[in-house]
Amino acid sequence: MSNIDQDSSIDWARQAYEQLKQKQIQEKKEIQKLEKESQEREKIQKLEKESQEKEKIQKLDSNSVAEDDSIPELGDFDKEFTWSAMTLAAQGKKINEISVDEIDWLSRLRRGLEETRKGFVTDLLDKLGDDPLTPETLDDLETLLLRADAGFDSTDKVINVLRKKLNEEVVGGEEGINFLKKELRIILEEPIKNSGKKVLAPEKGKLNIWLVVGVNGVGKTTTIGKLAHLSVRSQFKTLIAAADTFRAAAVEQLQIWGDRSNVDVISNKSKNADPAAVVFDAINSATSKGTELLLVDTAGRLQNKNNLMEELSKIRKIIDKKVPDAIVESLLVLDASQGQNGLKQAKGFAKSAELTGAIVTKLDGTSRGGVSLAVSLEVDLPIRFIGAGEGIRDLRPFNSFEFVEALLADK
Ligand SMILES: Nc1nc2c(ncn2[C@@H]2O[C@H](COP(=O)(O)OP(=O)(O)OP(=O)(O)O)[C@@H](O)[C@H]2O)c(=O)[nH]1
Ligand SMILES: [Mg+2]
Repeated sequence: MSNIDQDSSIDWARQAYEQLKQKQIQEKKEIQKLEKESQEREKIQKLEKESQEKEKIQKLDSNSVAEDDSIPELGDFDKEFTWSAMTLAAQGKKINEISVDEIDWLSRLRRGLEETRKGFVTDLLDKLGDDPLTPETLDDLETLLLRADAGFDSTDKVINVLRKKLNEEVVGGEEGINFLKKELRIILEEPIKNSGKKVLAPEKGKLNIWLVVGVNGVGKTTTIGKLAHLSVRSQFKTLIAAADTFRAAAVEQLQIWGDRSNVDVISNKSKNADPAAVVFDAINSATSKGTELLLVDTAGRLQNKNNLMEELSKIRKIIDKKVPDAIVESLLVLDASQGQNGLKQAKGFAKSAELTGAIVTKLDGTSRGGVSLAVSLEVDLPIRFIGAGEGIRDLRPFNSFEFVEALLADK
């Protein structure tokens, strides 16, 4: 290398160094600024909270105690109870291990999946009867799976396996249904197995952060409310961050949910507040309180789609920088009634939002619950929770056995 070359490369390197240094200083300043702002906001929030608490106590004095909507009651001994109990028994539960809570949820799930089942299984069972499967019944099954929005890939996979079996032996109606159930479970279990976590639960004694993302109206905020309730009942120290600063009423909506489970909500009510700054505050608060699960509500809609993804990655960066040891989950909420559209959303978010799982909502009152299969197979996303109703108890950890049983329950 000649001297000149060497000089110019040293110049180049110096410039690069200066630039990096500037960037580093800038980043440090930004963090310091956020930290300072955060402390100020914390002060204001503390004062606000104190006056809110006072108001609450006054209200409680004047009203009677609020009704507890979180305790399920044992209903009648009917078909629903029997089916729910049998579904638990089939998973190895003993009589003394069965709780009202589980029975209550399974009944809700079964009722919730009724619409999907009506179009899907009732037809199928009628067609199959007790007769052996024929190539024609397989064609019908194919149509039914597609109609339930299971997607082409899942449908193909199941039909091919069944066709192969049918070529080898005579398959009776009931055996066909059992075989179908098994194949559907395999599809739903695959991404769960790949994730290495059979059930998604916060790790005790650590900070777990669950980012809840998805397009507008799919049920993110409602799901956060239900998750907070589940979390508190499982004795995790829980906190909510209201990082949807785009929609005006979002904070109030979340506050109502937070109040129902006695969970604090960190928010910033000023117009156009920075969602990343809310998350920043929430992490500070979580760290000082020893929070175990921080649930982050995010916006479903911004001025445009790119903004949304940018905002999510900004939130993610703040988390990774500030608490690199936190266990972060990025959960995509999908509205089952949107069927194949949900599959498109999952593919879109999976690219840029570092998704780790999906939550399928609104399984009640839709005939398109099959989309859970498409998301499992085509996006390799484990379904972590399912929602089947607007109530606080209408969300449960996903269980492929129960899901398939409810999907294929008898009339
Ligand atoms: N039937 C039914 N309705 C649900 C379920 N989950 C949410 N919803 C309803 O769906 C509507 C939208 O729910 P939100 O939680 O506000 O949805 P979001 O994704 O936060 O919406 P944005 O904040 O606008 O993006 C509300 O009316 C909820 O009550 C469910 O499992 N079943
Ligand atoms: Mg919302």
